[in-house]
Amino acid sequence: MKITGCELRRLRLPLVEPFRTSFATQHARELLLLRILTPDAEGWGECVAMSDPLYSAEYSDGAAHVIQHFLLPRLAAAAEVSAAQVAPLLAPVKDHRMAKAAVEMAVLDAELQAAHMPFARYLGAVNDTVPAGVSVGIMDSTDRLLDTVAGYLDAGYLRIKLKIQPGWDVEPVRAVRERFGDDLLLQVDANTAYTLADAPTLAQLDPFGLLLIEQPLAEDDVRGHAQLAQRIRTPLCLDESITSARAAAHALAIGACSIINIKPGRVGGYLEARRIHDVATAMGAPVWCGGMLETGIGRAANVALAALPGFVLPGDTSASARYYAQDITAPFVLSDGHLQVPNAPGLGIEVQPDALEDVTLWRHYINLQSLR
Ligand code: SMG
Ligand code: MG
Repeated sequence: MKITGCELRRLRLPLVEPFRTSFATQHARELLLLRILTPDAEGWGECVAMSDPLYSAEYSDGAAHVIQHFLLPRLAAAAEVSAAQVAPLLAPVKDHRMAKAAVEMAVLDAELQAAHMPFARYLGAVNDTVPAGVSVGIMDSTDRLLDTVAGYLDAGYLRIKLKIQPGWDVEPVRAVRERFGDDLLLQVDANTAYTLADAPTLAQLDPFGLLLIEQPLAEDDVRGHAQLAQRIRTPLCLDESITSARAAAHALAIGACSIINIKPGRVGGYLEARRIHDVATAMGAPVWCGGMLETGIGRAANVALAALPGFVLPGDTSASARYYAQDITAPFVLSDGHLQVPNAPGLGIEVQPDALEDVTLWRHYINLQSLR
């Protein structure tokens, strides 16, 4: 495929309610979208970086800069580009995996539309629907937390993930377990808020039968997670630390985790995400699909990925209404606790122009010829 142009667009979508984690409180989702133009088809890419570098080092405006000045020129220099060639072409640029993932995603969408191939089929998906979990933020009170969880369970969510941090961990977990019973699929996510010295506190979560504890320690403390795993019974799952298939193989091999949260943006794209799925599955480790408060574009791709056979745990792939009153595509809705996997060519979604304009902060068109 020959890429002729690329439109970058910064969006701001208000959230239906604030989302508090151990690192920030978000009231709106700010993100970068990319639209790639080719003679045969257009492709959408969503960059999952946040407005501020608090979840990881990347942030939206930085991603826009690196895409325009370092990634697109490398694609422009190649006469023809296939989706599988994007990562190798961009490999000389260090890191910036979320930016690279967005570019690869847009090329994938365009290429698969031109080939009339749905993304799920391309990836090797085996399911038509995927079970939906929901990630529940830190709240001001346990009562509010219980009301919020009750609302999500009424809506049909099949698994609850509680965001935790020191001081908001054992008691909220106890309260949710007592109120909703032992059958509730329940897990927690610390977003790196603890140290190995907190092992005794984290061990206090053992009696509550959690599916997993996600990323309790620092991103670069893989060995620390392996040590922690020896001191607690709850399975460890890594998110931030898993930046590639190699990192996944290493973490599993040394016992730093037994489950992996796969987020394509964090690992440089959907093709690397699929390799992580393959490595983990070969090593007998369950995986599940994480979330970065995606619009319908990123959600469509995540849901396709989550339909691969190794995704045996419900993901943070919630319905659009959990985040946005108005999405930029037709909303993903829960049906019996599941989301439908798109089956139209490419990502299988249509962006709604008016909804998109309503949430656009700025846009910038780049002619790839001008970069040659
Ligand atoms: O998309 O439902 C979602 C968010 C899921 O908790 C979620 N994501 O560490 O897994 C994670 C967080 C990262 C984003 S928090 C603002
Ligand atoms: Mg996480």
